[in-house]
Amino acid sequence: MSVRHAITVLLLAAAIDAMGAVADKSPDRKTDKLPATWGEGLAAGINPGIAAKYPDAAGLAKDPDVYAVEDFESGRIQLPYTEGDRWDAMMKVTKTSPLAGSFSGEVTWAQGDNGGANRYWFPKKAHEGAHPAYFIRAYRKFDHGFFPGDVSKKVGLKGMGICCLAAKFDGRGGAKAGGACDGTNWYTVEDQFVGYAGKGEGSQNGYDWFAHLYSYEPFPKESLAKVGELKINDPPATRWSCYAQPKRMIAYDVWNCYEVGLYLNTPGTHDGEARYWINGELQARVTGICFRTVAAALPEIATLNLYRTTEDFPQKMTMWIDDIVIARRYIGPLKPADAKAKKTAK
Ligand SMILES: [Ca+2]
Repeated sequence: MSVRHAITVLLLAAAIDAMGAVADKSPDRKTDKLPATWGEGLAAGINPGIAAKYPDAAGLAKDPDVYAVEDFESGRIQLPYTEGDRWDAMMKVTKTSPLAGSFSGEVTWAQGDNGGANRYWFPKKAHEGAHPAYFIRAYRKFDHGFFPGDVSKKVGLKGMGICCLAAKFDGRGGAKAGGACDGTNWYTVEDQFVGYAGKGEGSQNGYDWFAHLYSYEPFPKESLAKVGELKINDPPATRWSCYAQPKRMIAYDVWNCYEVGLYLNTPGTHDGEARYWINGELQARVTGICFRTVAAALPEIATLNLYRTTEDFPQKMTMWIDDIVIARRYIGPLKPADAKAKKTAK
């Protein structure tokens, strides 16, 4: 990182701090003020978050706003999760392509493989306060196997996100599926990856391969995209997708930083949000969301999905994942250590 870039990052961080302070003193705020941290990550361009305070992520895991970090540097998966042994079964910890350090997670789908999902359960303290928010950030890299060759074939892969399950609050056992997405039950905010024939900017070999945010929530027609283009799926009428404008195509064999945020609403009030960043740049922001009408419907898990949404393909696909962080406020991209060294030398 250049000195100028480092200074820009610091100025941005200061500006965001100032923005939060102003929001706190807003005269039109009534009894129910939103936390200053909700103002983070909304600037144009790259938004530094709490990760910017920890060069090379050293010490990030101990930040009071961070719940869990998985960088695979122990040589194995340490992030606590449920869903049987799917991560253990699917994900290898390898040295083939680390983002930082020596190790990353590596998942390969052979023909016929579908995949699985894993759930990290938020600690109870995650739900404290009037307006809790929930974040998961991870770097991923997709190999050329995600290009099907025949551009008429679609490729789909579920991503990661934050979910309320079917009103299961009784511990860390198996979660039951089912129930209606009606404000008293389950809802989700996640990203996913899709590919199909296209010639948009950044498309590769006549193929568009990109990520977007989607959500199952009870009242999508009353939600509003402040950033991105909202498309309500009908049916089901309780799901929307929000696409960046323009869509940002994903280059193969390159690490990118993805982050999903869920801002919990007051029960019965349309004051929740969902946001999505790629490399610190806001891609989607949906406001006016009423995820829940009852206090008990809390986002309990961060989910890390590894399953395809499309038919089998003859080609092998490999994805790498690294530097997963789960936190209560916007995390942002990794900060390289050299930025601190230059700042100190200044
Ligand atoms: Ca690593």
